[in-house]
Amino acid sequence: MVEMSDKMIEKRIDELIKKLNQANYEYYALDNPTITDQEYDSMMDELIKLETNHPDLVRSDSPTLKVGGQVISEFSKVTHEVPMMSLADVFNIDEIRDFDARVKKVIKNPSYVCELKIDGLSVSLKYEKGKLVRAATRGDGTVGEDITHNVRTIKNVPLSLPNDIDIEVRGEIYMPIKSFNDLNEERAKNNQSLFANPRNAAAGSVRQLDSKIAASRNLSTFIYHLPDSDSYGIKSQEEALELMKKLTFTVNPNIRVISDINEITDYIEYYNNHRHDLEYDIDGIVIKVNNIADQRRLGATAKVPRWAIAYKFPAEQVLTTLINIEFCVGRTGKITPRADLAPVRLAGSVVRSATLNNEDYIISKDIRIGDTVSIRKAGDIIPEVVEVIKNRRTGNEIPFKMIENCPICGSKLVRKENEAAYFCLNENCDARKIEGLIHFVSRDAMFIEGFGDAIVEDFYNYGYLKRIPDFYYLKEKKQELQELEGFGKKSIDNLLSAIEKSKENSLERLIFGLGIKLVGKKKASILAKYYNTMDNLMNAKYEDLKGITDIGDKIARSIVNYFSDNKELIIELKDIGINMNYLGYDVVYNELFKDKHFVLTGTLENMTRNEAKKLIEENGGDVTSTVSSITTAVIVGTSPGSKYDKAVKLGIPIWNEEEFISNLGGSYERMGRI
Ligand code: 3BD
Repeated sequence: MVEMSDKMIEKRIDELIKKLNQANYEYYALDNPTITDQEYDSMMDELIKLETNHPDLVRSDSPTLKVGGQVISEFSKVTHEVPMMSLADVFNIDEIRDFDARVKKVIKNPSYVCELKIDGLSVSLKYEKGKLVRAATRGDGTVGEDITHNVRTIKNVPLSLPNDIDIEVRGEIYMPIKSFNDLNEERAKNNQSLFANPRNAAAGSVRQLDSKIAASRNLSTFIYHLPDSDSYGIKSQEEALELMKKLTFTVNPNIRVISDINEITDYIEYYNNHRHDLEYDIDGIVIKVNNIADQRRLGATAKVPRWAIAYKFPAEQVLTTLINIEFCVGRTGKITPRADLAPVRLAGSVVRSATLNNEDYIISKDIRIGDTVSIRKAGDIIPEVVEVIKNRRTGNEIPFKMIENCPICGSKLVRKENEAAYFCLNENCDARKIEGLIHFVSRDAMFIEGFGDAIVEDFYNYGYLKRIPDFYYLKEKKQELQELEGFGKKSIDNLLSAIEKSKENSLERLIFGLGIKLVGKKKASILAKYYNTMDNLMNAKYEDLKGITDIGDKIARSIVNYFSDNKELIIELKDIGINMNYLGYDVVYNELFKDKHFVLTGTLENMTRNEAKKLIEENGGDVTSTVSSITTAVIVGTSPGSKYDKAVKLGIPIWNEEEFISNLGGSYERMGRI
């Protein structure tokens, strides 16, 4: 083969970058691809190879940066040259008319640009000689944070512009609703906490130190502001949007220019009714005086421009029928009433149920079965009933009556003094037992990966799981489990190895997992640290327990009671081989590890696998068994297994032992003490 000269390589790299960036633009910004995926992939492969062989030729606008990989150790501060302003919020048309009147005192015939208010987080993008050099969050408007490494991975953010200009533009980073739903689905599967809405998910994604995570999150942008329009001869917001479009930024297509404020009602009404047809969340609209000279004449107050205003949509509410009131039984026996609703679309998803909190809540709102109710989504994912539409009543509604017996086991419910909730006190209630088993495997307890709520419930109903120790006997039923519908060899193998792995957990996880009344995650930690071993805790006297900071009378009593009733269980768990010792370290949060997920493969020279796991946990991370898109890094020793190949395939960062130790920043050296 003929060797390419450096010049030729540089030229080829330049060619590939241009073609790939153009293809990205056509695909992500214009939604109009002109080359096939195969053509794209083959050019990308070629570029990756050239860059791997010539690291000095990797350019800042290379599309290979879009897949992420850059990890930073902290966010640096960025001072915005032109501060990023806020917007005054209004909530009704009258206030918009007031705004128009104020504008008209200064400007004769203003024209306005109406834009959708994207529900994301604002970003400033700075380009020098046409290359993206810095992306920053808004922060407090004056000082934000440098998030360049993550923003580079956003598909429709151009890394290089068609002209070699210096320019700053501003816009919104958001997560499309579909990406948000997929992400939460994946997180639910992995037993991870869910994001409440796409905005939080987008914000969480750009706040990652590791750009691989941001790259995997499918973020997008709309650009809407050019701070220094004069320098580019731009006379209006309309022209600014045009220019930014030409520069290959993605500008939201749904803008409207109006010359009469009365036209605003149409626009608002249209998008209030059609907001859920969009692929992204909006929380209102923004109205801006179009002409830049007019904007300047109007000026700004200390915080907000006088030439723009945000109209916020009211929190969406819909009417539906309350078909039935059901009762859920929690692990502690607590009964929570829940409304079964006729399915309706609300804020972008189909809602079938709403929380009713407790008996008092239902009675105070006089909620009846058959009622038409208005529901809305509170900050949370779970909707709530706002009010009953009483004039829709037909007379056939059934007044609410609190149940007296547990819906699952039938035992008499008890409402304790000063408590709103009723409890099922039957320790053998199936619902309570299932919830208790779900709790045992949950993330903050034994963290047995792969055990979703539904699997625990199924296994319980099939009779494989009745009590906590049964998790550890499942391996004896391996063959049978593999034949269950919807499982198969691989998923059962993974499940069983996650169960085995959990035996090595530190004591606080087990204490929390047991579900001792009033002993939450924090108290479990305090107890594990104080007593060091399960035996010590189990034999602790009431007076001794009560002497511990943060352990009060009720908790101490609950602990003593629990262990006097459950001695055999603890002995059984010990015989199974579950670790009963506190592993003796405090979590010292290290940003490279905190809330991150690692996979170990191969043999490490300087430590055992358990020590590596301990170190990762000590630094705030966790160790999981399978490589997936949420894996932060795979730590590789000698003779690594297939996890290594999978990491390469998924583009997950790979740390060798040396990098791992260096990232541990001192805790490896301190290992002797643990
Ligand atoms: C959007 C300011 C001005 C340039 C100030 C007029 C307040 C968030 O789609 N225009 C938009 C959107 C937001 C905007 C401006 N145009 N400011 C705009 C905006 N189409 N979301 N925002 N922001 C952006 C904010 N963010 C956090 C805390 C306080 N304020």
